[in-house]
Amino acid sequence: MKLTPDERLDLREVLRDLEHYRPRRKGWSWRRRRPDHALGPFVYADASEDLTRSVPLPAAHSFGGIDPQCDVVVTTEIASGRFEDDLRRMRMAAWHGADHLMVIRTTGQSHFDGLIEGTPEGVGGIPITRKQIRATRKALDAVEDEIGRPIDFHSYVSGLAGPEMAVLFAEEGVNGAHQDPQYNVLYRNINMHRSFVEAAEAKRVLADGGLLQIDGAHNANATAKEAWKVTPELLVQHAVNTAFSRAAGLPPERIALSTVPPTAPPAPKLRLDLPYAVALRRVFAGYRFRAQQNTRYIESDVREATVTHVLDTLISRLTSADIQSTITPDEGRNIPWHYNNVAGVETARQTLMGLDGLDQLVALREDGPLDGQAREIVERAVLFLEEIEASGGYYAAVAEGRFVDSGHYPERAGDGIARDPEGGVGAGVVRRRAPGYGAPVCSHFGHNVYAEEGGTKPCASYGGCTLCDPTKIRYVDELDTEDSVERRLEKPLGERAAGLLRPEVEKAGDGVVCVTLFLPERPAVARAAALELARRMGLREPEVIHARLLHPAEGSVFEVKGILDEAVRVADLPVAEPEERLAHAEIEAFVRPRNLHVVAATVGEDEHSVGMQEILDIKHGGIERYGFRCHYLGTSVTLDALLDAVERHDARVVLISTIVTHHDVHRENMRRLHALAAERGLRERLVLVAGGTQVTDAMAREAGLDAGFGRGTTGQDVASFVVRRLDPDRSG
Ligand code: Z98
Repeated sequence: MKLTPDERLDLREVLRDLEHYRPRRKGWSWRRRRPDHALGPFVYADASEDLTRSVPLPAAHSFGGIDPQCDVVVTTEIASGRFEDDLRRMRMAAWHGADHLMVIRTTGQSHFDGLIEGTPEGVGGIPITRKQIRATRKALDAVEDEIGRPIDFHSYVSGLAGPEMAVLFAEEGVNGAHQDPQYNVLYRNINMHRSFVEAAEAKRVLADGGLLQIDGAHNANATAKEAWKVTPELLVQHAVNTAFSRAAGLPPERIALSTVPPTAPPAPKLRLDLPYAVALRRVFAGYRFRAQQNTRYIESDVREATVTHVLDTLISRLTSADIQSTITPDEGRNIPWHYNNVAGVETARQTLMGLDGLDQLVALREDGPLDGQAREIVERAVLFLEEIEASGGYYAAVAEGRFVDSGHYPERAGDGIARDPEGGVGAGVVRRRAPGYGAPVCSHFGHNVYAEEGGTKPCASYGGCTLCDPTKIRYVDELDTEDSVERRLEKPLGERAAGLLRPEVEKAGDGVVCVTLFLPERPAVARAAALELARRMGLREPEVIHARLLHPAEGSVFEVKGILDEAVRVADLPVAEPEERLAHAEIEAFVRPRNLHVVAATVGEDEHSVGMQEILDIKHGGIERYGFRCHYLGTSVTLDALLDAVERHDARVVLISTIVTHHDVHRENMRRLHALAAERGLRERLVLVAGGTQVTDAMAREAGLDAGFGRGTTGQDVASFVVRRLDPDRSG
């Protein structure tokens, strides 16, 4: 399967012959570092290999369109509920710099005692089935080729079916997984004996399959009332899972500790979070660090969440991170929307590249409070571990509710999560293995009658297991004819085939849109008005997803989402395809022999000059380079003065810049330029062009000018237009 940038992902192609698709690569991949990487005008200290295709950050066009990639893996969590929609999100995220794509499982999957098949739809995530995983890996293999970088695919090995899931992941080329038995016990109330027995088996499979393991300690911050107080417990949770993972055979370089800066502004964030980050990296040197962003205090304000993410990422750079995970900034208000996946990834990479080389510029002070605070967290953690030992071990400590409370150890707030060692989901099902027990796959923890003998694998005794001989894998397609991908695709693909297009954010063609309204009233009235106005805009099921008070009496701003149940016919749209630029040499060949004069100015009462200089100035790649004779009159120039200059120089081209838009003055200036030129008998021979951040081509033409250029225009664009207009051969 091959992807081309100008074509949408063909889901039918992904599903074709899936039964025979095999992952072409297994195990985890890190980015390839490029120290002192020169790119455009800059040299980066902390960069990795460039992508062959990507969408650069918006301002990159001012720097030659470069797209530096940071040295750490960047994660985004994808959770639409339908894998077929997830695939398109993943492709978009990969183009924006994500190379670790985590699919969230559907709510409640932890309590399924086995694997499911087919492609049922999930809630807030997808059910993990072979078909969904295989389709995803196949699509990601194609995306890897498209962008030129390996993509690590990741999900969770937890719940009641941990080992089954681990085997499935190893078979299908999943590259990373969360695995932490404490997560089962504390946050999913699964029996502790079963959780740890299964974890040993699952970890062994992850170890042999080359997967990277991420632990679950971050969940303690997410559930604590006062997350910054549980930092000693976080170290304890990391220690328990790390020691257990090592014992099950995972090497340290494939154990990633999941760490989150625990607090959020307006708390004094760095003062609380940095000592914890330092303590963790000191104690667990030699392991990998997966820094996740804080969700504990996330509200519905995307801006606030973004600032928290930037500060979290600063902490990653001040300490270290091998993986920078991102959370969508809209996590506090709805199931993550695809463009917010991209926003999260962009926040991380913008911050990481902006902080490039930070460790060469600043060092953490060893003589300040940091060192002592970090040491104190470690001391408290050690005391906690000693207490666990003294109380009879981990199970006893959990039974006594010593984990996840708001107390700063050894303080206890009496709100720990207590679990009965003989209780929870799946209690009483752990059996001692019979002496003749034979493991179904080679990767196995503990006793197995099929032993490894003289260099042959254990499964040689029965002719190979599914991990060694993939032809033995049983692929089950759909089980449910209604809740299946084929069925779900009927409507969106049918509409696409009929040439119809709908907006979407959560699922294909869902029609969900978001509008922003400010209402000058007290909050309760303003909210009611926002919803009513959204209804009048034709939005079904309008819902305020964010309200921000600007002033108790002066008003509030609202983001309202709703369903716009409209489809447009693509063929009927007045699509303005951008005209191809002419080549530099072609423009110059026309312009240079003709002695063409251009008069240019910022008109009206407008003092902005940068945009126009960019278009004219040879140093900025402006039109002077082609041999145009440019007469720049400056800023706040009257239209009469402009046309006087046209007459004086016998100019053929007029470029006006108009940035200020108050009272529509930009449109007015365009209209008046056209009228005045006509009055003075000059209009016929002139090419009149307007430019400015709010100017569009349609607006300029409507005002009587020949063309308008907006944000991002280059001299080459303007020159191409002028040449086409002046050259009778081209204008035909
Ligand atoms: C993250 N934002 O880690 P269910 N095991 C562990 C987990 O942390 C999780 C699961 C299993 C988080 C994602 N974490 C949430 C250690 C979930 C998933 O039962 O399917 O929800 O378990 O990036």
